[in-house]
Amino acid sequence: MTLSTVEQPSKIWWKEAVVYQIYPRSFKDSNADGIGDIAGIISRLDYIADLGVDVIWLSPHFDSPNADNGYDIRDYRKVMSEFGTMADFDNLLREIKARGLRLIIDFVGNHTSDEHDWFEQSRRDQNDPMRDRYIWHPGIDGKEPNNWTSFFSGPTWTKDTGSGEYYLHLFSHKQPDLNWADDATRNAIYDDMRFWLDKGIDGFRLDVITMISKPLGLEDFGPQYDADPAQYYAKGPELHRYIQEMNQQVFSRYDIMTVGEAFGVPLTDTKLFVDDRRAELNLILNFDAVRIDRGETWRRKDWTLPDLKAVFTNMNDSIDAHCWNTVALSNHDNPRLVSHFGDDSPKWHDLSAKLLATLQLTLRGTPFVYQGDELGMTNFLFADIGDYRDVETLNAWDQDVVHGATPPAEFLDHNRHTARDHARTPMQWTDAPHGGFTDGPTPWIAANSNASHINAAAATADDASIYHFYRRLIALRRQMPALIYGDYTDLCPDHPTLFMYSRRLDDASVLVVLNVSSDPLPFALPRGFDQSVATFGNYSGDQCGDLRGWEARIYQ
Ligand code: TEU
Ligand code: CA
Repeated sequence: MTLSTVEQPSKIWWKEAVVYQIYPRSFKDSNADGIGDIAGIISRLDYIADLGVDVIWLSPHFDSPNADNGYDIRDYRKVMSEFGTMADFDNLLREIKARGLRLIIDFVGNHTSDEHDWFEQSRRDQNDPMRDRYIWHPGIDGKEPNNWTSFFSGPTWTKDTGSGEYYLHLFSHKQPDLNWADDATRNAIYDDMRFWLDKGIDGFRLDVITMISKPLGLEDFGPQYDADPAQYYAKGPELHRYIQEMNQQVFSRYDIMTVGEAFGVPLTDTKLFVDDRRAELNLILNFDAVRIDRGETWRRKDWTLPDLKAVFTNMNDSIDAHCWNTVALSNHDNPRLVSHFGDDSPKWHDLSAKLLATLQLTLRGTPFVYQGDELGMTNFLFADIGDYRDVETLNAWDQDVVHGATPPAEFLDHNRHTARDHARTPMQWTDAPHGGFTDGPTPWIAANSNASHINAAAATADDASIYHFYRRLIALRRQMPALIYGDYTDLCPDHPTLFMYSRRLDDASVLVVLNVSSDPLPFALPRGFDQSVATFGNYSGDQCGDLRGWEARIYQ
């Protein structure tokens, strides 16, 4: 009887890639209007390529009134005028390919802008041919049809006075949900997807993809979902049928990477979306790690390192050789990595940012680096609600403070840690005004004053910078298949501050040792690694003996 060898995952480019997310509004402004644009991105492609990443994920670039900074699409086949023209997009794609990189774009198919032609027709009257493109309801006794609450505060229903019915919007009232139960709607979306794929893009990040099938009968959700209705919205009965149809009609005809935003989906459901035998998606982005400190809506809650380590073990255990994971600890919807999981005080900022880079790039799964992580950009000290721009925060303030019982100081204190705008302050290029993001007088959102010393010009010129640490780590990852295809074992899951795990592939084994605290930590190599040597770390000089504050080491 032959020993059944453990089935190995197939090797493919999106499993080996490092993804870099760009939020175009905040990346680089080329025409001094204070808003990032495509020409600005093109001017910084060498900076991105030099980092060694492989794929760029571009947050929505489509025509939009920007009620939710582009996540409210008005025309799927037009470039947002603030960002430039279709020629600019075609130029961006060409320049990305010329550098050997790939581009995935952010497709928002759960909803459109209320200014989309489809919605303007749909709301004309109840018998319009476009009526079924969205989700309308007469209401019950003159009230909203159910108890669903919007992610952006208030009910998910708005009464359209013109046609006399309510329409569904899980997000802003300016983001009406598309009716995926309607065949014509799905086919129209598939046509819009093909329009971009035929230009040669390399895939999609699929926004809110887990909520496109609405719970049957639009029933109320039970009290168990009060704190997190997302888990209810993500249980639509037709979800996997729609995604399998999308794959069959669109994805399967191209050599692309598809990554679904799996908001509201438990880790245990990962296989349902990414098992290659189900022909749905390649990857999903799970939020258990990045939202580990999130209470209800904007509130933060305490967490421990063992809690975070358990997420990564559960994530690893939730898949088999037919699946793949992602490692995403930051994005445009969450606070800055070093402020969120590290220590952004002057003493520990550099070391903890490098420790987090080590974590991001040695865990098992395709890593997603968010613009500015590589510089150690930090949260912004929002002094007042007037500093915020995000519809999610502004609506919550209006609901919970202006019309609610939350004291302003409490709201501002929690949002100083959880708000999405932390990730949306302008990318810091130089120590010039506004961090060199714009030559104009007023960026659309204030730049962080610490651009004086945290900026790309300083970082690229300093070989000891976080930027070059990322660059060396990405290169190391490429040279060590065990860091890509190796297994994952947490060697001390209960330790309060030590995060230590192994990555093994064939006869290669790598040990990652992270002191996730500012306190020194006695350390001895675990059994099986006592002959190993530290070959990479965030402290200069020799790396042996006890661990210093925020010390990261990679042993081989
Ligand atoms: O996010 C989905 C989503 O639900 C999160 O915005 C969540 O509400 C937030 O992180 C809670 O703090 C996607 C996009 O990433 C986000 O930018 C959009 O606002 C949203 O969908 C609607 O398109
Ligand atoms: Ca601009």
